Amino acid sequence: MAEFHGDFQVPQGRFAIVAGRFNALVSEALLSGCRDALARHGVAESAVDVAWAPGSFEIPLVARTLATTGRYVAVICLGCVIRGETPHFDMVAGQAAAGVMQAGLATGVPVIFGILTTDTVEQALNRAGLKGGNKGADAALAAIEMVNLLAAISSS
Ligand code: INI
Repeated sequence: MAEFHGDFQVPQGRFAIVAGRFNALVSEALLSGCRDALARHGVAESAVDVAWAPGSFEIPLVARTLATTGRYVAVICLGCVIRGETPHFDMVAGQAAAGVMQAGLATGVPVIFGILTTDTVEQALNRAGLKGGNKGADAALAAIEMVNLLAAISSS
């Protein structure tokens, strides 16, 4: 019987981050947490590229384009959709989530969902490092874990 785990050793290869400019204050905080977590796990700053999409709705296409280049071991998506600010919250949030999932399935590259969906700006900021946690950092860890998990499965 095999049991596979992804550990948090720094993997070989480059990481891409896609950030949404909409609600940029939150995205910047997520990006900062993400970069910090990657660096503290041993990923060189020079091994991380960042692309800015207009909003969360556009993130999946950018993520898929980055993943398709073959240059990255993982693509991390960061953004923020706030219910109070848009009547089409459900569409933007739902399509962003579905598109991020699809980018990973279509390319075989781990594409990580670090897009916050909240009711208020305050909730978003709290999850972007204003209080305890930073979902950008969580996304960085999920990326490292997924790269190592897929490598463990492939090499078995
Ligand atoms: N994009 C977001 O990332 N967050 C939001 O809260 C948001 N709101 O509120 O509308 C948002 N809209 C822009 C959308 O992602 C696209 O950029 C736009 O519709 C153009 O396609």
